[in-house]
Amino acid sequence: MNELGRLEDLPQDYRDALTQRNLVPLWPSLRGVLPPHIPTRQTTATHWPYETIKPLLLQAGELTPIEKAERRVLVLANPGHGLEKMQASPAIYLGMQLLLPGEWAPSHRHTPNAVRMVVEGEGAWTTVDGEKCMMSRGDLILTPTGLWHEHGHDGQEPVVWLDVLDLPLVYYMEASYHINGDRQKQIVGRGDRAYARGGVLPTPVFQRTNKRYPMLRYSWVDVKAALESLAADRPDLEAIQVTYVNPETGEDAENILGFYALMLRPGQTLSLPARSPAQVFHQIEGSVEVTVQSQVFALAQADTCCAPGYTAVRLRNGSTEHAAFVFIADEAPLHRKLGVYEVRD
Ligand code: GTQ
Repeated sequence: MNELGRLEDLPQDYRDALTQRNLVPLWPSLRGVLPPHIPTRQTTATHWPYETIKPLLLQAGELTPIEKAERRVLVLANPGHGLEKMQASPAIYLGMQLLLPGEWAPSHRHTPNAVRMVVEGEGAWTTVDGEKCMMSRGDLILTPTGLWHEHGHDGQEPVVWLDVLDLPLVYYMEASYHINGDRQKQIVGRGDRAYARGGVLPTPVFQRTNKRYPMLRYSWVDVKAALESLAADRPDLEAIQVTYVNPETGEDAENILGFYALMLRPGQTLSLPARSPAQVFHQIEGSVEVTVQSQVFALAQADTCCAPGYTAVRLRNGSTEHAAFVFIADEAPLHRKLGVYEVRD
C-alpha cells in the first residue's frame, strides 16, 4: 500500500493557513478514517459482574434519594470509549437501575429508545403510554422513542433492572432530548396477553389498533416457553433463538437496536460468526462462558458483557444438566437500515 503524506511533511505556514480557514488536509488522516478491511473499534470486550454492581447500587439507594436522581442508575461504561462517554458500544447504552419500595421515578419522554430487562425484585411497574406494565425477572418492557414512561414500586424489596438505550447514537446525532410530564392515568393494562401466542393476531372487526408499538411487555414466562418449545420441536436446530418483534408486522420491536433471547442446551457450545454490529449479552438464567477475542467471561446470572462488531463470539453452557438463557441486544436493525450490515465467515 502507498505511504501517504504526513501532516509534518507540510510547511508550517501552509498548515496554519489551512487551520485559520477551518480547512484540514484529508491524506494524513485518510487511512485512519478508512482503515483497510476492518474498522477501528473503540469498543472493548467488557464484563460487568452483577455481584460487583449490586452492593454499589444499593449504596446509591442510601446515598441519593430518588428525588435527587430521577433515575437511580449506575451506567455500565466501556473503558475503550472512555467511561465519561457512558456507552457500552457505538450505539448501545447500558444502565442498572434501582427502585426502592414506595419510590416513584417521574413521567418523562425522550427521543432515544429504551428497553428494560428486569433483573430482580417483584412489585415494580413501568407505565408506558398509559399502560401499566408489571415487572418480573426476565420481562422485557419497551419504552420506545417519544412514549411517556414512569416507574413505580408497590412491593417490599428493592427492584433492579437493566436499561438498554440507543442513547449514544441519538446523542451523537444531536437529536437527544427529554420532556417532563405529569403522572399518567393508567389504562386497562395486560396488553402483553393480547399477543401472547404466535400464529394468531387480534383482529378487531370494528376498529383497527394500528399502533406502532402494539406490544410493550414481553413476559419472561412466555419467552422462555417459546424457547423451550422451539428446542423440543427442533432438535436439529443449533441456535435456539427468538427475536423480540412487533407482533403485528414481524419487524424488530424497536427501530435502532435489536433484542433477542437465546437458549443454550445443557453442555452446548454455540459459535456466532463475526457480524458488523456490536452486541451485549445478559444472563437471564443459568451461566454461560463467553469468549470474545482473547477474553473469556464467565457470566453468572444477571451478569452483562459486550462484544465489539466484526468479532466472532463463542458461547458455552458449562452445565450439563441445565439449560442457560441469555438476553442479547445488538445494533443489527441500525446496520441493516444503514446498509452496512455484514456477516463474515
Ligand atoms: O428509566 O427513563 O438508564 O430516561 C437512562 C435514561 C433510564 C429511564 C436510563 C432514562 C431512563
